[in-house]
Amino acid sequence: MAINFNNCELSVTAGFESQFPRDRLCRIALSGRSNVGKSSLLNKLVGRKSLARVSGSPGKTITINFYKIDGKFYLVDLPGYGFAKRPPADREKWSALTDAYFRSGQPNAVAQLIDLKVGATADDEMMLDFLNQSNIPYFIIATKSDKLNSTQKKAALEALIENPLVKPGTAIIPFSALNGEGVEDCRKAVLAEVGKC
Ligand SMILES: Nc1nc2c(ncn2[C@@H]2O[C@H](COP(=O)(O)OP(=O)(O)OP(=O)(O)O)[C@@H](O)[C@H]2O)c(=O)[nH]1
Ligand SMILES: [Mg+2]
Repeated sequence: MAINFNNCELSVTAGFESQFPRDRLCRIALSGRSNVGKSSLLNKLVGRKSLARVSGSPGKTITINFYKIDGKFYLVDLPGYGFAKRPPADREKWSALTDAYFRSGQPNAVAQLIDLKVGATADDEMMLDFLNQSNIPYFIIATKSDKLNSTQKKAALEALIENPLVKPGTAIIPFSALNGEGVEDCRKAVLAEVGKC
């Protein structure tokens, strides 16, 4: 399937389930904690500098953004989790909206982003546990790989592979929005999931 990632539009910014698109196009969701680099990845995948807002401070509005790629599938920017410094109302909104997304029957696959330097946090492990329990197909994008040298990178990838919450055989792609490492592999992994829809 030939897909032009550059042909991308923000179709819907959904604050409520009623605003989710109703068509049956395949959805690949980007999941990860706030600040892990979801928007930066999205911009890199579609070759735009600032289609998705890259945040200096962790996202203030909790929405699910559906980006339609080449009219063929959606990349879904889920709201980031793990906001110790944010009000409880934010956590409730996050849970309600994310639950609605995963219960909607729409999710087809998830790209789970984990900061390669930080490693899997307790929140990441909860998310992985949820994906495993729900039998949602996922692969891992290990972000901000530019922050590590090659020895550190190898050790960090090893730690992810060995994490008991990472399903054996899960693809783990080191990625940097800064130097472009892994962008083609990420596109391929997305298309592999789209091909299974
Ligand atoms: N060094 C480095 N910094 C990055 C990379 N990707 C993102 N960042 C930085 O990390 C911060 C957060 O990036 P975002 O892309 O906004 O992260 P997000 O996951 O979309 O965050 P929320 O929308 O708040 O959940 C920004 O300051 C980015 O410039 C990367 O590959 N390398
Ligand atoms: Mg973002």
